[in-house]
Amino acid sequence: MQPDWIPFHPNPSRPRFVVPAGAVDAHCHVFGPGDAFPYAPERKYTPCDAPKEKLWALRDFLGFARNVIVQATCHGADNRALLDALRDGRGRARGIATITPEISDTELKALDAAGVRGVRFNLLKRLVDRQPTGVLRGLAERVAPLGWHVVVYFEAEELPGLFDLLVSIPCPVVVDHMGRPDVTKSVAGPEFGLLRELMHVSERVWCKVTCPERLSASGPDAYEDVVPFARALVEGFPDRVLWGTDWPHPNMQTHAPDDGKLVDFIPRIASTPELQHKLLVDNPMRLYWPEELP
Ligand code: 0GY
Repeated sequence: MQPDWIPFHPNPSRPRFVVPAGAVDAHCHVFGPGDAFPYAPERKYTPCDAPKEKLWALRDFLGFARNVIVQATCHGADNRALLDALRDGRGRARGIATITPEISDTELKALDAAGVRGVRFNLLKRLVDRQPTGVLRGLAERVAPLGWHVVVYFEAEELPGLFDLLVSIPCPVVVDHMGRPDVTKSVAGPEFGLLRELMHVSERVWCKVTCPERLSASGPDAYEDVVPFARALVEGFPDRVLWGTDWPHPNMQTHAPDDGKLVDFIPRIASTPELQHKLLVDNPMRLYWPEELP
């Protein structure tokens, strides 16, 4: 790992909040291990290894039943570590892959059979060399017939330029980390207002109310300044929000978040058992395990 890397918390606290049975951690990653699944040559960072066994141990410790593993940029479009984890997850993990336009329909079907249910558009300049809009639209059109969705990661200031693309994508679109709002601005201001408008305009757009540890200026463990933003989405769009740990928390600059405290953040943003059940069970099950729904 690179010298300034902050590894994931070695000993998270046991959460006081008991998640509902069947809860899904809908945003997490596996890294390597690098000697089995080498990091991509074009990567912008070199993390600590964060293998599947550690993810399963965290899942069980925090009380979750399932994971959605999102391909991280340090593995580029080489989805082998993800696929290895999905195999080992035996139906309790689904995946979001990174693909390029060269992928064949046969390869797409193989990803689907392995448990991949979406493609990730990571648009952060510090993480990737960005694909042109036409390429992104083409990829979305390729995966939509499989019943997949698009997971998109962008900075809030990029949303005006992405708005039309996101509305026009012919499948569900899941926005990572609330579209990375600047939480020192007003929750009622135009920046966050645009994300809410996007979700009003298109019923296909979902949002992950994740990463207080990344967005907060007030800091751990309360992450107080993030609460109104997450609550606005959970209460405004209760059927289109997801929650995840973001373990192993790549590129943290200040601290390794305590995953137990992140779980204790949930009742502060989803204040009733009904909202919590939608956020942690009903919504991710509809998107990732619809075949198991009654
Ligand atoms: C996250 C956030 C980050 C990294 C990645 O794929 C990635 O490398 O998503 C980040 O650095 O903000 O969701 O894990």
